[in-house]
This record gives sequence, C-alpha cells and structure tokens, in this order.
Amino acid sequence: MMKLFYAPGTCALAPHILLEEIGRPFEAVRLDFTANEQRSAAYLELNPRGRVPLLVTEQGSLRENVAISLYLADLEPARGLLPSDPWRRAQAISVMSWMSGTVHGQAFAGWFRAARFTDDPAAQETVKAKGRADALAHLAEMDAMLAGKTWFTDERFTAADPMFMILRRWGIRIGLDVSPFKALAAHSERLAARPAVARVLEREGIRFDA
Ligand SMILES: N[C@@H](CCC(=O)N[C@@H](CS)C(=O)NCC(=O)O)C(=O)O
Repeated sequence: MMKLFYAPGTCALAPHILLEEIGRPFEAVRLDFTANEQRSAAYLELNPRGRVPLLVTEQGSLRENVAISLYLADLEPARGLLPSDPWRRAQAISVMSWMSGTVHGQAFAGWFRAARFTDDPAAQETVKAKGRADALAHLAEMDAMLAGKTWFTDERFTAADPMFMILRRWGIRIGLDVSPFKALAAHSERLAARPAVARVLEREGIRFDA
C-alpha cells in the first residue's frame, strides 16, 4: 500500500487529494511541523530533504509535488486526471510547475521561510515583503487563468486543480486580500465540494477558506 507523508495544509494536500480521487488504498502519515517532525532523524532517513510530500511506493520513494501528482494521475488513466491531448497535458504541467516553483518555491517560501534565502535577519524582512507582494500578484494571475472556467483544463477536474485552492488558502492565512479573486474563490468552493476533497480536508483538520 502507498504511504503519503504530509503535514496539514501544506503543499502535500495536492497529492493527498489525488490519492483520494484515484481511489487506491493508501496510508496518510501526518508529520507535526510545530514539533519539527520533518527534521526528526527517523524522517530524514526517509527523506533527507526534510520536506513533504513524500510518497512511498513499492518501487521506492518519490519526492516533489509535481512528480508525485503526475505519477498518481498516470496510475489511473481512466480517471482523466491529466489531459490525454499533448498540448492540454503540457498546459496542465506548465501551470503545476509554475505554481510549485515560482508561486510556492519563491513567493510564499519568501514569506514563510525567508531564512532559506538569506542569513541576514534584516534582509529577511525584505525577502518576506517581496514574497508577500509577489504572492498577491501571482494569485491575481491564477484568478485570471480560471476566469470563465469550471476547472483549469476544459470542464474536467485534473491534477492541476488542487494547488489553486492550496495557494489561495495560504494567501488568506498570511492576510492577503483575496476578495477580488472571484474565479479563484468559486474554483476553491467547487473543489471543496468534491467528496474526495472533503474527506481529505476533514482528515487534515482544515478548511479550504481559512
Ligand atoms: N519542491 C518541493 C517543496 C516541498 C516543500 O517545501 N514542502 C514544505 C511544505 S509546503 C515543507 O515540507 N516544509 C518543511 C520545512 O521547510 O521545514 C515540492 O514541491 O514537493
């Protein structure tokens, strides 16, 4: 059985949702970030990067949100979690890569983990402010991407969708005014209404909008 290591509300929520969506049995293993469990010796042995998500499969361990999400989608092609058309598939992977590398890895990480960018405490304040401003601009861009659409790709939920909700939620949590982003809000509501997503939110003990 596959095992997903996650911490509530983190980017691991994306593969957590996809695991529920594909309907294969899995074990969700929760790490407590407030107790720094991601840096415990036991976890570092599994994932020396000390990050989540980590998917443990019969073939070995897989890191990186985008790779895990693509893998889960490919496990059950009949679920259509990635477009089969090469161009649409590339569009989905493009937005997933941008959300992971730029919106998460630069903007939000700048706010949440400024010490990754500089050791200088004064400069960390600048990194945080820049991360926060960039996050707001990126959320505006994400809102525009969803305008007039039900899901990111066509009329169908895909592996690209969960990260929109996760990043909007982080925006709310750091006090950004997300109220102008109506398409993004409607998309998050639609996601949260999916039975698989509702089960995951309940297991993680979080709300999609707070
Ligand atoms: N590029 C990685 C980033 C993973 C990552 O940074 N995860 C965060 C949670 S959203 C984490 O584990 N942070 C723990 C830490 O920084 O100590 C991915 O997309 O999987």
